[in-house]
Order: sequence, then C-alpha cells, then structure tokens
Amino acid sequence: MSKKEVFSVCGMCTVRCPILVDVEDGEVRFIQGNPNSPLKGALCARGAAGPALEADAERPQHPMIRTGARGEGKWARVSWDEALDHVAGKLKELMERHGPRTVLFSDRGGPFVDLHQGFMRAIGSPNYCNHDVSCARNVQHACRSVTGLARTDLVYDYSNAKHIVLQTRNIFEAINVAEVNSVLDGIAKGAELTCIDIRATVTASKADNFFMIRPGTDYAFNLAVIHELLHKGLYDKHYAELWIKDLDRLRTFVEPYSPEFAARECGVEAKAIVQLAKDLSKAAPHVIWHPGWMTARYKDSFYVSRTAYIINALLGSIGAKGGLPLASTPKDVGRKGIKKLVDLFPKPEEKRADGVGWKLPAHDAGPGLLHKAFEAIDTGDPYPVSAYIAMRHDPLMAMPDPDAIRRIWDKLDLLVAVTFSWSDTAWYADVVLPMSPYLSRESIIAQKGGLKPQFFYRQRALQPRFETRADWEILSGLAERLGIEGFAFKSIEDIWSYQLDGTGVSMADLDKKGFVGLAADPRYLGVEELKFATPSGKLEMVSEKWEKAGYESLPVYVSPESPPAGKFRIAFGRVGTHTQGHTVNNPLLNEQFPENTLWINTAKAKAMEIKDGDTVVVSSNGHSGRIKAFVTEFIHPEAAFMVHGFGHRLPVETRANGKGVSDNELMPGGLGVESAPGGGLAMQEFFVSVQKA
Ligand SMILES: Nc1nc2c(c(=O)[nH]1)N[C@H]1C(S)=C(S)[C@@H](COP(=O)(O)OP(=O)(O)OC[C@H]3O[C@@H](n4cnc5c(=O)[nH]c(N)nc54)[C@H](O)[C@@H]3O)O[C@H]1N2
Ligand SMILES: Nc1nc2c(c(=O)[nH]1)N[C@H]1C(S)=C(S)[C@@H](COP(=O)(O)OP(=O)(O)OC[C@H]3O[C@@H](n4cnc5c(=O)[nH]c(N)nc54)[C@H](O)[C@@H]3O)O[C@H]1N2
Ligand code: SF4
Ligand SMILES: [Mo]
Repeated sequence: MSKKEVFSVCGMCTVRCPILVDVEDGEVRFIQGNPNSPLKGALCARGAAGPALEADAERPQHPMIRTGARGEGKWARVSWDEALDHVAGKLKELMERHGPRTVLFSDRGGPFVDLHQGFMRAIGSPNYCNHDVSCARNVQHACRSVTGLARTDLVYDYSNAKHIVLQTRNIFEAINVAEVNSVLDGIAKGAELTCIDIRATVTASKADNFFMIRPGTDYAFNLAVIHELLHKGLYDKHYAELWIKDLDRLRTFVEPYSPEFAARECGVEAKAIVQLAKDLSKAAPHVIWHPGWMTARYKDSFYVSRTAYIINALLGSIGAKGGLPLASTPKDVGRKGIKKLVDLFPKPEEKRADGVGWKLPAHDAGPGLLHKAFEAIDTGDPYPVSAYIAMRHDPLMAMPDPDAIRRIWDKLDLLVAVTFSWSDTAWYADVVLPMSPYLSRESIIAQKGGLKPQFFYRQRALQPRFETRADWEILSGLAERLGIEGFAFKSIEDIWSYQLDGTGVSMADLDKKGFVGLAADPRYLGVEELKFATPSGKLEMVSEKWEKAGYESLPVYVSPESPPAGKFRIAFGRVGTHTQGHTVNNPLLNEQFPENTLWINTAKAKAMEIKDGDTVVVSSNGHSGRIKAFVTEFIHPEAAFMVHGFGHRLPVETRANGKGVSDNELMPGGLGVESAPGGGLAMQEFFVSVQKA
C-alpha cells in the first residue's frame, strides 16, 4: 500500500484555495484545506466534491475532432498526436493567410494565466482575453478610474474592519473561503454588517442592516450616501486634503441626490440612509464598502462600483487598516517576483481586435473585452479573426444570447475547446482537447499580492484517469508543432525553474508548506505614505483618463424602467453548492442542488395565481423554460431571480441534462448591451415573461 500527502490547490472554482490531499494507492482518500495556510484547513462544499469530478466518467476522456455539423455531437476519437497536429496545422495555415493576430484566445482568468498569455505572446497574437466582461470588468475599471490601481491592488481587510457594507455581494453563498472566514472574524470582533441586495440572502440573514432595494437603483443609493457624507461634513477632511481631487465638483454634483430622493428610487427609508452615513463616519477609516464582484448587470454598473470607491475614499478607508489597504508586491517587501512566461517573447505590435488600447484607450489591455473580439469575428473589422481557442471557458453558458454567439462563431475556421468537463462551448467546438482535472495536473507557480505576498503552486496528486493532459502539456505540444522552441517545454520542472530563477526561493521551499510567504507580517502604510497611479497621483473624483476617452465621471442618474405587467426584471447569482455552469453535473453537487428555481415575490405571485412550488414558464428571446417557482416575500417585486449555470441540454451530461433554465438564453442582443466605460456586459437589463405552466 502506498500513501502520500500532497500539497496542492483546489480547482473547483477560480478562488484556488490551498489544499492538502491524502492519496492512497493512487486514489484520493481525503482533501482538506492546507493546514499551514492561514485558512486553517478550511474547504467549501464544492472543494469537498473534487474527487467526484475526478471519478466521473461523464467528461471528455480523450481528444476529439468533430465529424458532423457544429453542435451535432458527432466526434472522431483521435490520439493526442493527431489532435495537436490537426490544431497546429490549422493554426499555421490561418496564421500564414491572415497573420498571427487572427488567433483569439480566452480563458477563465485566475492565478495561472501567465501560461496562456505566454502562449499567445509566443505565437505573436495580441488577442488574449479572459471571461471578465461577464464578471468584474466594471469593478476593475472603476478602481482604475478612481485610484489608478487594479482592483486586486487593494485588499479587503475584513478581520480588522468596524463596518462592512456588502452591496451586490453575497459573501456567504458566493464563496471564497478565506474571505468568508475573515468576514466572520470581523463580525466576531464587533464589525457591523450592512447588506444591500434585491433579495434576502444568507449574507442578509447575518447583517445588522438590510436594504432590499429596487433592482438597478444602487447608483442612486450611493449618490445619496455621498450627499450625506459631504453635506453633513461626515467625511475625513485630513485624508481628503491629502488625496482627493475635485471634491468640490463632486459636492456640487450630488446636490440633488438627497436621501429622500434615493428613498423614492430604491424603495428604502430615507432615515435609514441618513443613519448609515452616520454609522460609517463613526467607524471610519475601518470601513469596507465593497465595490462588488459579479457586476456585469446594468448599464450603470461601472458607476455603482465607482461611487463605492468614492465612498471609501471619503471615509479615508482606501489604504487604511481595517479598510482597503494597498496590497504589497514581492518588491515592496524586498523580494524578487517570479519570472513571467509572457516575458519570454516580445509584445506583438499589432492592435488588438477588440479595440482596447487604441479605439478604447482607457480600458485595460491585459484581458481585453471578449464581446468586442466576438464583434470582430462577426464583422472582420479591424481584421479577420478566424481561429478561437476557448480554454477553461464556456462563453455559451457564461455570456448573453448564446444563439447570437453561435451565429458569430459559425464564421470561424477553427474553434477549439480545452476543458475538463463537457460544456456547451466544447460541444460546439471543432476540436475538444480534454484537460486533466486539477487533482491530476500540476500548474505553474503563481504569485499572489496581498498584505503578505506569496508564491504557491499545484502538484499533481493523481495520475490522469483518462487520456487527459495538463494545460502546460497541451500548450507546449502546440508550440512544438508550430516550431516555437522557446515555449515547447518538456517538463513542468523546466517551467518552474525558469519561474523561480533569481527569486531566492527553491522548489524545496515551496514543498515544505505548499506555498512560500515572502513577508513575516502584514504591511500597512501610513496615510501619508500611500501611492496612487492616476495621472494626478490623487484619488480622482473626476477621472482624467476616462474623461479623455469620452466617458463622464459623474453622469446624471437614470431611473431604471419598471417591468410591465406579467413581466419581471431578470436577476441571477450564485448558490453555495455550485460553481457557475460547470459543477451542475457533478454527482455529489447535483444531488445537493439539482435544478434552479425562480424566486418571485409573494404579492406578485398571488396576483398571477402562482403558488410556491408551481411549475412556471419563463420566456424571452424566443426561448421558454419550465422552472419551479420559489414564492417569497424576501425578493423585490420587480425581480425574478435564478441561480446561474443551469439549463444544460447535452446528452453526455445525464444528471444535468434538462434540469432548470439558463438565464443567458433570455437576453436578446445581450452582447451589445454593456456598461461602456467599464466594459462589463449588462445582463440584468432584460425583462422576462412568467406564466403559470
Ligand atoms: N447570465 C449570467 N451569466 C454569467 C453569470 C451569471 O451569474 N449570470 N456569471 C458570470 C461570472 S461571475 C463568471 S466568472 C463567468 C464564468 O464563466 P466561465 O468561466 O465560462 O465558467 P466556469 O464554469 O467557471 O468554467 C468554464 C469551463 O472551464 C472548465 N475548466 C477547466 N479547468 C478548470 C479548472 O481548473 N477550474 C475551473 N473552475 N474550470 C475549469 C470547466 O470545465 C468549464 O467548462 O460567467 C459569467 N456569466
Ligand atoms: N458557491 C460559489 N461561489 C462562488 C462562485 C460560484 O460559482 N459558486 N463564483 C465566484 C465568482 S466567479 C464570482 S464573480 C463571485 C460572485 O460573487 P457575488 O457577486 O457576491 O455573487 P452573486 O451571487 O453573483 O451576486 C451577489 C448578489 O447580487 C444581488 N443582486 C442582483 N441584482 C442586484 C441589484 O440590482 N442591486 C443589488 N444591490 N444587488 C443585486 C443578487 O441577489 C446576489 O445575492 O462568486 C465567487 N464564488
Ligand atoms: S472556494 Fe471552495 S471551490 Fe473555490 S477554491 Fe476554495 S475550496 Fe475550492
Ligand atoms: Mo465571476
């Protein structure tokens, strides 16, 4: 009998918690959180269901090349050599015809994307994108517009906070284990919790103050809070003098947005907003007004996030302990960062197909704007995009109006899916390259900033059960066939030693605990020591960069339309037991939560003679789905909420097939509806009809 303990990293969602895996005779016996990490061995339900993913045969088991029409589900089983030869051959042909820029790549983001970005550099295409237009792009750009920094350059220091405001954030169900634990630590130490949502979530149930607001009115709410802070002098004047630019313009702008105004818009009490502003001011600067995470919801979502950062700025909490302190890089703590794979090759000089960096000068070039790259596939403007590799990404489930996406993709000469589970995207692809699940692959070393920066990595706990490969093996295999020696790695050790070169950290160091902390103590800066990256070096209430790109910094609030009779505003979010669309067929998690339901308000349901548990038909955009109604007074009457990720229709996923409804299908023309200055899609700008079945 052989037994071993392997430090690794969970892969059931992109949070990537550190884990310790007990392996016996080549099988996983137990997974726990890495006991060396500050998480003290914690894992969420999805993390615990990892072995079920490994054991599941309902996933792509070998490479496949399509033999029927796209989406028909007819495949030829091929060897890895055949599959990689085929993809590399096609890529070569298309790159010769249109130049390397014709290749588009997208992934799911996260700490290991340097490998993917490195591959795109290696082939010479500027068109690397990630999923973020359907997630947090608005937060990222809102943060840049106020502070000049990336959103992850600011830490949420929950455990030292005195007041935490969660707006459009359901921390206790949309889980990041470290975050859940530090919010609980903060609450245990006396932090007040305020929750602003359109429905009562688990997070709301733990809150001291809960505002159930009318969907899409958060911007009005935030402007009223700013109004109170400024007009009652509740903001941090010393901090403002040091760091805030254009405060007077902000003051004048918020004049009309009184608490009474917001109360009418949002359907909450004016005096509760007044009280909230007072409470925040008392707790300042140890306040976190969360700027949101999944904010691809409304046309003004960028401004909701932006005003959240502005409120934090007025309270002096940007940079403060117990607020949003600045993350440290290895360099900040006197160490060297890992060497990046993207630096192996020069940056392509070509313009990006999505327009970022030239047509759109304010937006970050890193992960670009995927829906705009799809537009380029469709129009051929600015140039032909003919090949697309979706790696660990399922845009047909994750982006609005999948019918429209399929029509655009039909113009591609090559569509490749690299994935560990079946997905709508893989099913529609020309080639499926099956990736090993996280327990049977290793990953590159990742570097994480924070109060204490660290390096961490994933080891392979098991050998792959089927003919699947690690991401680095797949991309190296393609590079080799494309004749790019510099990216054709023969072993993961070669990559690791390149990455660690010059850092003073060895693999043996990483093996001791599964990660290496680069600083002993958290690093907080004094208020005078802060540094921001805006053109002015200040926190910009009026953003120079965004104004120059043609976007207002402080636009007038526009009241969202209320749905007509019989219709609801579509709303969505997460549940603790599933990750997006890709765990719905997991045997253990499917048992816990097999299908989504439609939350609708009791009074509305009564008028429509719908009772709790009745089957209803929800429809829009030529799609209708049958779904059970969850009738509750704990949701705003204008909204119909469903957990995202359901409505699978693939015969190869017997547990998920036919269960629940896909929210994305109910968003006609959704690829063109966005919060333009943030680049995030606006997926809650749609009404759906609901009828009793
Ligand atoms: N309508 C609507 N659309 C949404 C959302 C919504 O709530 N409503 N949510 C949005 C959000 S927040 C996001 S982040 C995106 C997510 O959208 P995606 O990134 O597309 O979703 P995932 O299901 O996380 O992962 C996609 C694929 O990656 C594969 N995969 C391969 N390896 C791994 C791995 O190691 N880990 C993980 N996690 N997956 C792997 C999975 O098999 C899966 O098929 O969708 C967004 N789209
Ligand atoms: N269990 C689990 N955890 C996850 C994930 C997962 O798939 N499963 N995914 C991870 C990812 S990729 C992300 S991005 C995060 C997302 O983390 P969150 O953004 O916190 O999660 P969501 O559930 O998408 O949305 C949060 C809340 O927004 C509310 N909401 C909807 N419309 C409005 C509105 O108009 N105003 C206000 N104030 N609230 C509104 C919803 O009711 C929901 O409760 O979760 C991460 N953690
Ligand atoms: S939050 Fe849960 S699923 Fe995500 S990485 Fe951590 S343990 Fe895994
Ligand atoms: Mo996300």
